[in-house]
Amino acid sequence: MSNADRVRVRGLSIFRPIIYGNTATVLTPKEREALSPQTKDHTHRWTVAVRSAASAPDSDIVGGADDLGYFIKRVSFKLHETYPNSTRNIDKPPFEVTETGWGEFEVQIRITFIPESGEKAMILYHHIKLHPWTLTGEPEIPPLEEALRKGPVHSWQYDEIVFNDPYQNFLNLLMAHPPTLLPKEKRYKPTPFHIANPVSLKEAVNVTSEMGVPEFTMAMEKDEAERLEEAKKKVIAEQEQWKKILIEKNEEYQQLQQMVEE
Ligand code: SLL
Repeated sequence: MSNADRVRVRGLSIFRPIIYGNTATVLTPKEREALSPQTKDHTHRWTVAVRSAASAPDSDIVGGADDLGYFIKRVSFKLHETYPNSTRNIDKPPFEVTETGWGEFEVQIRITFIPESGEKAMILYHHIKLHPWTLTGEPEIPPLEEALRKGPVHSWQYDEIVFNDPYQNFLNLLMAHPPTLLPKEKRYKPTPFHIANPVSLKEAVNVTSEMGVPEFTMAMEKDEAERLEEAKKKVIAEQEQWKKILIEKNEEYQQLQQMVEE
């Protein structure tokens, strides 16, 4: 590294869009028969991953259009302790772990950047989701046929890794790898709004393979803004209504009081 490379570019921020999360599918009776004695109680196969946010065209993989290996050195997935070698270090893309299991649990995801970045590792948490979303938010384990019919469960979170005051050489490297932009709209079959970390579980409940593979889009951001705007209008309208009722009741009270006095 030359001295010039070791200079931080002050006041500048640059980010890379990522997603992290999991997909899960229920094992068919045949797949369950093939499990080893140690894993014979397992019911699902899942993949936990860190990927670029944009999906490749025509891909049935959520995200992952760009290879993140140019700035990520290692992704370390710390699984539940019931798993043998529960910390899994992945040193090249795809940064993911596929396992079978029977239970949902929280994974610690530690992202280490290349040394030239001078950045500290970043830690994320993700709850491995195996069972379909429900309206109540309470976990419900559907019967096997229903789970098979519904198809893979998806739980993904969009995030942006922000580098503030990056080193000049690291900045150059990042700029040499511009991220694939998110498409404006979902390109294939429609998927309800918030597949990741749903704000509204009503929206997420329908996320099954019948709906196609989820894809993050710019439209989601727009939808969310509109949704907030709608909610605000509703609250204001409700406030107005209560105000009106309050005024009416007050008038009634005045009248009654007057009657009493007379
Ligand atoms: C639960 N708190 O009770 C969670 C724990 C553990 C998940 C889930 C398999 C590990 C193995 C597995 O699915 N562990 O291979 O024995 O739901």
